[in-house]
Amino acid sequence: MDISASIMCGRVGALAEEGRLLAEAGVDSIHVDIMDGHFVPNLLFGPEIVRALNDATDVPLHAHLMVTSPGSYVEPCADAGTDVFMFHIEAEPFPLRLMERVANAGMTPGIAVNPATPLDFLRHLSAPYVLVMSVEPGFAGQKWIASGLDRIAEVRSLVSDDVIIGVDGNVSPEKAALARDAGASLFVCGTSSVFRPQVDYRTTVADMRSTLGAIA
Ligand code: S6P
Ligand code: MG
Repeated sequence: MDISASIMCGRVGALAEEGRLLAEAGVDSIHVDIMDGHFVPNLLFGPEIVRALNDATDVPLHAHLMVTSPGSYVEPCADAGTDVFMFHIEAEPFPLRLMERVANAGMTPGIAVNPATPLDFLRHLSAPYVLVMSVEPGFAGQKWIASGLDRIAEVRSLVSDDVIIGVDGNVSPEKAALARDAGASLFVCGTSSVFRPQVDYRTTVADMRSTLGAIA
């Protein structure tokens, strides 16, 4: 089980400190949303934020590239200390080549997929991570799309057992448990779980872990 805290939901003015607190609270990874204002209508973060988190913590760092040209970010993200580089299938006409570049740069490739994108492409490539979006990407605090669990189950039926399926968007502890039953094992945690007003991360991360029945 990978409890992956979405750092965009933390205090943007104190990201390194937020990274340290999340690490102390026992998250398994930190999810860094990178948005270019073109692929999604929001502009946020970049490889230098990954570098700041890498300097501040030892937690694995996942970059979620919501950009029209993910290939431009491979070397900057690798250099900044990214562990898993997740790009959108909708943004990349040559995903096989890009996955190879990502791996050659020392990162693990992942493919993110929007809620309305057919999943058939998974018959034609094998990525170590598949990130199923359960909201349209771009913003935190959105509502879970109805087909989310079916889509996770469909991905599970299309990929081999060793592929890690993640889910991103409105992942509450209850939704995470259902997503786990459908085949997911990586949970991107934002305002619906780990980042709750006035509750410390140790409590929210422990809640998530106990709802998932996972041992720290
Ligand atoms: C936005 C981004 C996500 C959000 C996350 C927020 O599309 O890719 O990673 O940060 O979904 O979580 P929540 O619980 O506020 O939806
Ligand atoms: Mg994300």
